[in-house]
Amino acid sequence: MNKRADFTDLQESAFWMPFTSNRQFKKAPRLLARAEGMHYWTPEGRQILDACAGLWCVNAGHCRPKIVEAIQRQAAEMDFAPTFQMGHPIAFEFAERLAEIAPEGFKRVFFTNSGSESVDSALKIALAYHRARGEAQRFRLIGRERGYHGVNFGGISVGGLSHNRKTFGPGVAGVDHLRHTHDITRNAFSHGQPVHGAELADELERLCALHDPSTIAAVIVEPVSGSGGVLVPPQGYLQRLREICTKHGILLIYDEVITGFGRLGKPFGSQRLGVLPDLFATAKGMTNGAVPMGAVFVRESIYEAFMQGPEGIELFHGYTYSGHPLACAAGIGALDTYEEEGLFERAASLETHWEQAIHSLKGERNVVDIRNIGLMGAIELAPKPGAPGSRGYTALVKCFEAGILIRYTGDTLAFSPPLIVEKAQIERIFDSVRKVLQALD
Ligand code: PXG
Repeated sequence: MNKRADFTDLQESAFWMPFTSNRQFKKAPRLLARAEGMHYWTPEGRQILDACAGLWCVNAGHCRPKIVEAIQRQAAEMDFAPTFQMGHPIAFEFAERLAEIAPEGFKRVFFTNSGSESVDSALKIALAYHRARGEAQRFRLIGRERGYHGVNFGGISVGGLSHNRKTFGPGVAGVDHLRHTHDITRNAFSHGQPVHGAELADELERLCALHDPSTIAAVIVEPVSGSGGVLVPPQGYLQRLREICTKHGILLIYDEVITGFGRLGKPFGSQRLGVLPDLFATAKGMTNGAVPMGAVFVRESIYEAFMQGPEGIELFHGYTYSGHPLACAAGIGALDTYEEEGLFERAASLETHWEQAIHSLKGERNVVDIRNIGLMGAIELAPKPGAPGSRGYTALVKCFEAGILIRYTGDTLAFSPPLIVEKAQIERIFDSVRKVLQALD
């Protein structure tokens, strides 16, 4: 371990931690110092079973040799090269590899460095696409309540988290929201896609009538919303959303930052759920979390719309690190690992076991809902009167003490293990969570 810093007292640490209660954390730190496969180790050497793939990103497990070696090789060979008016082979190679696993017709890939950047890039591509086709009056963007699309201004504008709206103001102009689909009065303890709620997609018709559909550029949703608490789309909901978008010439954008790269048992969530968008945002599992990277995949017709007219820069957008060589190397290593080990298929084959294991917690104290799809799941707890979120946070702390890393949002516990998880480890995750819930006040 690094001897330059003293990790026993972090109270005055320079690190302003993201999405963290800095004061709580620095009083009682939870440090991770090493990782391999399904596990982390704390600096003291305590083993922690990773039940959330880091932050929904380490889909092949930690420190996988192909990925490690690819990054090491690339760092020594070429550290950085620009992709503005220049190119390097590995970026073209990785884009090709990604297109191979994308749904039919999605053969063009725009590189970013994170999920937030992928979302903002997708929104900008949608606006620029309509302009390129002579429909510049389509400026509105429609998101959904409880949606999470990262932290940049586009993403928080279409996102549906009231915290963001309260703290950071109105955001991008011309945004409206669909209602969320979470309804435990009708759908509690659904296995997979809930039965009720397809009609909530008709909300889009209401927004079309209100704003006039010719002003709407795009609708963005997570196929399964992750940070919002694993909200699985009701049966028929995405189909209906797709139909309405198509009818009115509105682009449908999926945010597949969590659902991409095998989480739902297929390369992408759209392939599992059987409803295709027009473009989709990805990140996280794209490099197995090893180097930050994201991408927007677009339909050929969208790319083609930009390739008309006089030659010149077609899309006035990009990042210094778009297609970064280290990230591409990590990504190729990740795709090789996913493919060689059949990890997407493995996720699909474990789904029933996963579903039974998580639903076995029905009836435990304070549990008001359990939901699952692919290798994702959530356990929703009733909030403690007067202290919403405290049960979620306490469960995270207690699970960590019990050697399990989970995520929580409000009073919902979220689970998304690496796709290499063994059945015995699934049992261990939920046995530990059960004990934590039994002791939770
Ligand atoms: N879209 C979705 C659907 C996400 O889940 C982002 C965009 C943003 O990605 P970046 O790479 O910019 O963070 C995300 C990120 C959690 C949690 O615990 C989820 C995310 C990030 C941090 C925590 O639910 N998702």
